[in-house]
Amino acid sequence: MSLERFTLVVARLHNQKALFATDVGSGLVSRPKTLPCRYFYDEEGSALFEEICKLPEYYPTRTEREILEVRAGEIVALVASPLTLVELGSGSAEKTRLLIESILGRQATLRYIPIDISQDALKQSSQRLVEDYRRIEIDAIAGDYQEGLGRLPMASDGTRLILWLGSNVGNFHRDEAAKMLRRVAAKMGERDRLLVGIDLRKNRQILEPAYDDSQGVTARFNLNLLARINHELGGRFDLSTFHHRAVYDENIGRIEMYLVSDRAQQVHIDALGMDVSFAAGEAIHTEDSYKYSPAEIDALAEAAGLAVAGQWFDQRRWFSETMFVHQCARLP
Ligand code: AVI
Repeated sequence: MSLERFTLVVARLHNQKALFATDVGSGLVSRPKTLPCRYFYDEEGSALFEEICKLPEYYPTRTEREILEVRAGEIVALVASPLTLVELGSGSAEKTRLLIESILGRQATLRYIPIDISQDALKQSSQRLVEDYRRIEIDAIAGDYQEGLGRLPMASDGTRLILWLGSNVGNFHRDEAAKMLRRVAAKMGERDRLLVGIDLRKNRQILEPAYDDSQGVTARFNLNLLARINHELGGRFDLSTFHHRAVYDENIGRIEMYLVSDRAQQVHIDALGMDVSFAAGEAIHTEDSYKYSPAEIDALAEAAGLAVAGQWFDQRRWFSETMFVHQCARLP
């Protein structure tokens, strides 16, 4: 690995295992039962998510890529040069390459600051990037969004393009999404730009199969949460007695994912010293994935103190890339 062009800071604030135990305990005693979707992403869950991204039914990754393939040049042109690239939840950083190539087409070197919860994902993606781009320097931050943003300096002298791709914003409730964007905005100077990939509202015939695919990968991804409780907290979940369900609530504009108990049962969790009772058919709500209309994106910007500076869609208008600026910022 070209270590001279890669640094990694671990910005962990909390004891992750204790936090997981607390969240599982409180989620499973609440009515209805819930588990936070951020715990999907252990090593197995991250690998399953990469598989989801390649499924024929899961259109978001492919569609976002399609937009970036066509529009990367236009997007980058809206940001002053030279810029530093920051990415929240960088994952494999595959789509980011399209923007990196456009940026390197107009500036000699690039500083890239990926922020991700997974150190492994950061190391692997950074290794591939420094090998493929000799003019890139990577200062990675391992931590959640809050921890990562905490490590970013307030508005710097230069210009920053901050990326939040993949419709990760969709896994926040609408008001939480606005709060998150506000937190990002607090770090932005007048010249900085924020590019967010947002999945759009569409018909349930497209949405539900995207979250309940024919190969059962999303079901395995969802059930892996119970496997994780078994490994890390001494849970006794029998995975064969739960099934995956994904439904679209058209009024709210969100996909809801559940794990449903096929029978009445009690499940012991050693680390929590608790027995969790399930009625037959009782569900644990594990994820929401919000979809937006263009008007809802405008409302999100407004609620976060941001303004829309640019917006790009794919041909079917299934997905969007939106560029946000401070409401007070002057556009170039
Ligand atoms: C990470 N996130 C944007 C995905 C989504 O589409 O909400 C997570 C996911 N859940 C099931 N499939 C994909």
